[in-house]
Amino acid sequence: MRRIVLEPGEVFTNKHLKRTGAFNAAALTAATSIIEGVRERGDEALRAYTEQFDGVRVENFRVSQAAIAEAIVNVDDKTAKALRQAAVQIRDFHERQKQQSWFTVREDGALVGSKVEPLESVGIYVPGGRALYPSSVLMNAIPAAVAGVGRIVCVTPPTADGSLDPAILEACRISGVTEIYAVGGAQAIAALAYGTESIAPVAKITGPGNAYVAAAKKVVSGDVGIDMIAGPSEVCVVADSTADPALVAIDLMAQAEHDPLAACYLVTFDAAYADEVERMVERHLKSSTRAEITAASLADQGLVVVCDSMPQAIETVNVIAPEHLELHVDHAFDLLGAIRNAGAIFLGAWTPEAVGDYAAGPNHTLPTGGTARYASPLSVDEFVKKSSVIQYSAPALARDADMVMTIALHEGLWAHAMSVEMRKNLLDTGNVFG
Ligand code: HSO
Ligand code: ZN
Repeated sequence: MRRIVLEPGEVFTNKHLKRTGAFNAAALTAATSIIEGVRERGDEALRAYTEQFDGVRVENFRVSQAAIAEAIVNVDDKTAKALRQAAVQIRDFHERQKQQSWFTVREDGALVGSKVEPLESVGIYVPGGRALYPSSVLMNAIPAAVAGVGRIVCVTPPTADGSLDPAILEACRISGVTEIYAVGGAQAIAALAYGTESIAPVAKITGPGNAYVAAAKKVVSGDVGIDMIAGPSEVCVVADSTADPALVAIDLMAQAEHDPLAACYLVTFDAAYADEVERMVERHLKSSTRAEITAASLADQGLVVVCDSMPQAIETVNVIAPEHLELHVDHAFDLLGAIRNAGAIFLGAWTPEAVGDYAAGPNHTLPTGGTARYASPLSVDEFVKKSSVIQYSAPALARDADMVMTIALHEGLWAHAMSVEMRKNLLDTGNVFG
């Protein structure tokens, strides 16, 4: 891991980070042309792109109930049970996020409020390959189901024989997905956004994906809603001398093993302690089943920041704005108030990120790449929208008439002003023309 030793009082800056950002011109160009193809030629284009990119000819993208039932018997009981148990805790957490519609009535009788309504349909992208995660199905589909979304569509690339991963299908079943299609890549995003003969369009698309999927989401955004654009996964571990270096090392590795581009940051207070963590990484690597990815990530993206004080460490965290933050320190909860930027905060020695990835309940779809400066975890809010509601009484109209007419006339909008004045006339004289 690269290492920086901060001087007392020195402020950590973004230039120490290797983040490349979400803009990828080549992927945007490729995704745009694929999207145009799907818009023009529908299912026929989907078949051609699937053949080209996934190496398989799929005639019928919709995965039938029979195929799902047949596949999920292959999920071992223990895995199926763990997924169901995780789903319960994820559902409980997200139930608490549900917002109520609200209305308030002013003294003059005007009613104003906000009506919460679930989206009618959403599409959830589930990646294949290295990032084939049933847990991500739960994390996207459960908040949608809790929000009350009626149509929850899952798209995921087919394997070489055209089939789908049984655990993914089981996770879809557990979390309330209503349609599944064996199609991936930018072409799947295009189908969800604009529809084809076999896939009806959705109102919003969520879920992680590779650079082409991310680019496709950007391109279709505006025609449909999208969630955040996820970059490589990140963890920042703040470790004081009370933290067991073996645990700190394995927690860094738990992020590094996702992807050679995953970024792990260790913020600590002593170079000798950092050395010990790195020795532990070497030792754990010998047993890792993903040693190659893990080692590549730590070597290329890993960074140790040795700080002089806890306030300096906390400010370093706030500059990094990590997706995941682990506070392996004494009295971790006491630091919470000072943390301004982090996607999810894991407190104390007993809270490895993995419990948040799978089971604790909060969503594991989190802002990456420093976007925790302004963004929040995926939540039920992403799957609802609000309508404002206004109902005036005659006294309320009389009270606000002058204010509205004054501003309308200032803006040169005659009919705006008259729409109020005519009602005012009606009140004053019984005649709209006064
Ligand atoms: N840490 C990942 C989520 C995940 N971990 C899925 C395991 N499976 C991204 O935040
Ligand atoms: Zn993870």
